[in-house]
Amino acid sequence: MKLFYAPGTCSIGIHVLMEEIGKPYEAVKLDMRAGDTQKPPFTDINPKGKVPTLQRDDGDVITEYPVIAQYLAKSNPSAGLMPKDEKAELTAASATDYCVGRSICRASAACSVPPTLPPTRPIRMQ
Ligand SMILES: N[C@@H](CCC(=O)N[C@@H](CS)C(=O)NCC(=O)O)C(=O)O
Repeated sequence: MKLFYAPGTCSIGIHVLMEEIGKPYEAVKLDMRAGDTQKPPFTDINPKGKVPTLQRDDGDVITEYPVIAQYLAKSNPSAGLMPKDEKAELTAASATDYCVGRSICRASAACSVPPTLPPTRPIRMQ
């Protein structure tokens, strides 16, 4: 698998999960300040231009932090990333979503995005 990440962003959380799982993977570093997330070749893989992005060995691409986290937890049950109890699983999923949406991304945007970042470009989804 390939994990596309950028230092100083929320993608660090998925990086941690990959290390917890302990299977080999390729980490592809992007420089957000240099605009790597908003141009090819990365936008050919994730047209939304966001990290974390996970590309599976079969080529399928998974985006959105909570979805990647859920995929990793379900496909690696022995890593114990998610509680087995349904109520606890919902609590963990809620906490993950909250942290990504309200804290991590907001903080990293404030710290990392230069004020001169070009305007958002249109996204073409397939
Ligand atoms: N909803 C997305 C948010 C991901 C996101 O906003 N990532 C930021 C870093 S925390 C990013 O890739 N920014 C790059 C850019 O906007 O060019 C998710 O859950 O993965």
